[in-house]
Amino acid sequence: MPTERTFAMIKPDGVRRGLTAEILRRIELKGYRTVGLKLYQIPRETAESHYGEHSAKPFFGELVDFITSGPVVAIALEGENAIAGWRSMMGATNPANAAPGTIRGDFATSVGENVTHGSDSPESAQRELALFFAEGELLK
Ligand code: DAT
Ligand code: MG
Repeated sequence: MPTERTFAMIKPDGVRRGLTAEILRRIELKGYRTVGLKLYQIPRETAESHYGEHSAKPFFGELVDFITSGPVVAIALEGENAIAGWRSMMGATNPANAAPGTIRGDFATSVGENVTHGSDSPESAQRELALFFAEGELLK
């Protein structure tokens, strides 16, 4: 399996609800290396670019409002199969379908506020890491 880097994020609801330590704990226990980490208030333009694939969806405005509603924790993860692996730790987008034991399954009840983000492909991982981190902010 390939060693990959992926972009993970604790969304504003996760930070507000005090879930940061629990989520970082799960990442550490899983064994992914954290190669970038910061508390970050996302500028609106960055949020619109990050969620660009959803710009035509009816929930786009709400999504951007929500993701900019408070600080997030931006995380760069590295490990074998980290892209799919982190998405599997998060669980399904809609918490109603997320299995117990996953982050969304354990902590979220609403599709709009589902606690974490994870890149869905190598291309989006590369794009999102570059959007959220300057080169010098990531460990070599
Ligand atoms: P994911 O975050 O699992 O990659 P996605 O890329 O399809 O899911 O959607 C991005 C975010 O947009 C998702 O985490 C929550 C929000 N969202 C998706 N579908 C939605 C819907 N039907 N109503 C409201 N928000 C939605
Ligand atoms: Mg997505």
